Amino acid sequence: MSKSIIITCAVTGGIHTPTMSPHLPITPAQIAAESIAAAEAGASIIHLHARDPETGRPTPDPKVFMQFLPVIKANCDAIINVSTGGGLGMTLEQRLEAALVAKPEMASLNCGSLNFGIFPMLQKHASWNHDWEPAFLEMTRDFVFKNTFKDIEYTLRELGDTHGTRFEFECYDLGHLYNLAYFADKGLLKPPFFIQMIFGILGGMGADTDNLSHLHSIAQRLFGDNFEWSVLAAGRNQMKFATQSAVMGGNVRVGLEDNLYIDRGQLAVSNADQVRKIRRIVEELGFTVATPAEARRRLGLKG
Ligand code: KMH
Ligand code: ZN
Repeated sequence: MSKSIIITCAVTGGIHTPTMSPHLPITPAQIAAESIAAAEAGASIIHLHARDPETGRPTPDPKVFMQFLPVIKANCDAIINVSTGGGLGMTLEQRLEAALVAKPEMASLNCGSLNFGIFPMLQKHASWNHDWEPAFLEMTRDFVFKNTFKDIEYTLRELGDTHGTRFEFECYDLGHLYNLAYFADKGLLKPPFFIQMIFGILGGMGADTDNLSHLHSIAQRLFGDNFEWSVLAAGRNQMKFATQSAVMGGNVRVGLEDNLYIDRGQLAVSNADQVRKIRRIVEELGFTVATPAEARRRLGLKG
């Protein structure tokens, strides 16, 4: 019998702007409600960023996180995964602040640095307010998403060793798998490794299925049976790549952080809609969806 599929839902992120969709959750109440509904729809992991309720911009402020994290915890059994990716221009210390306060079961950990090309998307579709800010756009063209070896080690020690938080290892490129293997060899992290393979971010791997096959075989070579893997693809490739992952024995991530649409030209009205869609697809294919308890067991979480 095949394994059940762990669905992660990334409910808001730090990239899409409120001008891009009226359905993007912004306030703590909206983020909590969207997360609980996504969990009810079948997501066993909820990946969370926070936003300034006034502007919609990503915020690292733990006080904002703490307005929704306990509400989610009290109202569903899903695994809470606090992002340490944060938002454009945050320092590593800011990115870790909320997770250090909340001590969640899971946090994201970005496994290498990359150019993070959000400017084409912002140029075309979005602004933080209705007066476009050219200086901000120019800044995004020069943005390196910095995750050095020192940053990764610091995150592993501060969050993992100290608080028992385990990680969603975000891998945007093949080299990021080798970075992860390096830290595993150093004894700084313990299996099972939860590897999130990310496609379609400009600066990282393109959404081509040969990239997925190659990444998967290299992960098997590096980690043997000691890993669980999941796939997210940004934008229009989201559902196709999630399905491909399921067919290949992997897990899936959906949510408005990664894609605002439910179908071509049609905005998703909620995160739960995307969870229901991928659930429908994988169940039609004969798979089952993992409960939070199953996900905790397979990912070795503290519970
Ligand atoms: N925004 C995604 C492409 C994080 O929060 O640490 C990757 C992500 C990073 O979710
Ligand atoms: Zn994220």
